[in-house]
Amino acid sequence: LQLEADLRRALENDEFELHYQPTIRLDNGAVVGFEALLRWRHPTRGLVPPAEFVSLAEATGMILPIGQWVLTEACRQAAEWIGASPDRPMTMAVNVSGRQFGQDDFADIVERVLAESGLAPERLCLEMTESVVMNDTEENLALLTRLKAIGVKLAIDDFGTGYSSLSYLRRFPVDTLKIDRSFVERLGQQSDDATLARTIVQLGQSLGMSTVAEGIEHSEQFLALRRMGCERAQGYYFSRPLPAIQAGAVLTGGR
Ligand code: G
Ligand code: G
Ligand code: MN
Ligand code: NA
Repeated sequence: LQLEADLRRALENDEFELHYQPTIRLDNGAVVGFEALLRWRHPTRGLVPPAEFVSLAEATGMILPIGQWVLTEACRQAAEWIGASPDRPMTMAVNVSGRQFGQDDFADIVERVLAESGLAPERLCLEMTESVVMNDTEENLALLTRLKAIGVKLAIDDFGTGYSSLSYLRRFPVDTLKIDRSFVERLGQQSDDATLARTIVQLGQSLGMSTVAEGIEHSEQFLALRRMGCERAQGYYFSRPLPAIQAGAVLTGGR
């Protein structure tokens, strides 16, 4: 497999692009941010989703330069949108892989990218999975603390699928829990098991963390999560991930 060389060439040839999925406030439906999602515009294979190359990029280490490109481009785009409407709430969420987070200079990279883009730190949210965040080492806690000192927001992605211990969760300076899609799927329609989604919303509330529900596809799920007090959501019910031009139009189009 030539994938490492392919990924390197893709980066050099500017074949990666970001799509942006809106994040909605559940109480009033306003778009309050986006999650940047990586795509590979391959010259012959068309638009390749991350599932087909992110784990290989991790294995080869190519996720480091690719991840840095993602961070740079997402911050540049967010700063551009905020420049056009500075008073609008707008947070840009970026997925960070374990390997990126494990880089010695990760916090320096974040600081430099923010400075170069002019994006205010609190407009950036770094999303990491539980296994990455909840690693109970002093280095890990020091890195999270440094990122908080820079001023960025931290979110735990796919929350509820890993093995977070509640006592760790309390120690870590996390702002947001993203409720995994599997718990949202169980709300309304055929099945109706709200227990886990409700538990995560309440956990967030008692720890002073906000909650974002992922993968909302039906109005029943939207209504159930709003009733539970979940603050924000993403999902096909509101919008699929959009190319930058369309995402910018969503932002300026009101709502
Ligand atoms: O966009 P899509 O639903 O196909 O994304 C599938 C998976 O790829 C998700 O788990 C998402 O977190 C991951 N992913 C998308 N963009 C990025 C990225 O820029 N960096 C990393 N590390 N993962 C990403
Ligand atoms: O792991 P992460 O949460 O970063 O993955 C986000 C992925 O979820 C993206 O690839 C995005 O395309 C996908 N996604 C977003 N909304 C929905 C949805 O409503 N339903 C489904 N099935 N997938 C979704
Ligand atoms: Mn994510
Ligand atoms: Na997720």
